[in-house]
Amino acid sequence: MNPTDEKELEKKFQERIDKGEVIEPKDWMPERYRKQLIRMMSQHALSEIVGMLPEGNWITRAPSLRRKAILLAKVQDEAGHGLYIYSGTETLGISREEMVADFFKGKAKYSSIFNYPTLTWADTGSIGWLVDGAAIVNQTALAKCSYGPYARAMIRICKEENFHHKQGYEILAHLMKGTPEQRQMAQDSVNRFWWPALMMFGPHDAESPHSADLLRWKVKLYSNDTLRQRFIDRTVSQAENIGIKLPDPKLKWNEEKQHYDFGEINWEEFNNVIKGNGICNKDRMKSRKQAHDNGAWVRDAAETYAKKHEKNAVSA
Ligand code: FAQ
Repeated sequence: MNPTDEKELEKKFQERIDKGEVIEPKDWMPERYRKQLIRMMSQHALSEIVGMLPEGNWITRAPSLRRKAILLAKVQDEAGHGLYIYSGTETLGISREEMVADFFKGKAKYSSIFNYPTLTWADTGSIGWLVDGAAIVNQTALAKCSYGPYARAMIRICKEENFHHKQGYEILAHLMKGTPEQRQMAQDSVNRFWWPALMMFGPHDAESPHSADLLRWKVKLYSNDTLRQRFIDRTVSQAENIGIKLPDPKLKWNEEKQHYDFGEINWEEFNNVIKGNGICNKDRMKSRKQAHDNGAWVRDAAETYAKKHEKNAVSA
């Protein structure tokens, strides 16, 4: 394409974005917009899939049939989220097979939070309350993002995440009414998950290489730091209500700013985890690979069925 035409198309594209129009798969879009969306959406889809592992670890050990049924439903929901987002990403011209292959080649990222282990039952509570809680803050904004298939997937996902958030909070609230050992288990779990949950929002705005483009294109509606602050502001009173102490001595209401001040995140730990050196990175890869290989016969059967069905349809 002639560079002048391309500039003109980019200008018109930005005008559509500025007017709040939704971009659909067949619309013209700059190559960088398409690539950024593939990067972000495929990371998001993969996070949902890998995110099944920490809680999946507790399905067989849930303390009652009721808890087991709820956890099973939650983990299945996460699989569904992964599939919607993978389908949404496919509208940008990449196949799910390619995205999955990128993960096994070590090229695809997923959220840092899923590289932390779930050591006790209370961790399923912390994941629901803090991890789903953080995901909701981020995803409620994404439900209004400029790319139609992504925004629409987020609407249903957010509804389900709200249930996840409540079930996690209820697990911790219940433990906090229990024995001193149960209260200690809940507190210890929040001590371990609080800071990694804050890392889910990504680096500080000034350190975030992708934010400028994503904000200009309204893929992101708010910056990493704005969403992190929003999450903290809404979570402090929830912790107080059930007697949990958030593990940050600097956490304090700032009357002037009308926000909570908080301590600095350990960015060295964050960078280490996203480079693949977190506690569970290798284990997560191994478990996903095993599940993928074990599912090969299902993919083969589905493909054979689809081909047969297609052949019959042609000859009918
Ligand atoms: N972990 O320039 P930025 C869930 C990377 S879903 C790992 O700020 P961006 C549901 C980033 O990719 C959770 N990597 O990047 C659930 C980039 O690396 P790259 C997932 C991170 O895209 C609950 C580099 O750092 N949600 O939890 C992280 O503008 C319970 C520079 O960063 C989403 O994916 C991180 N935390 O902003 C499931 C939401 N942060 O690609 C099961 C959609 C940053 O250049 C159980 N994604 N990086 O190699 C987003 O909103 C954004 O992509 C951010 C990062 C905010 C995550």
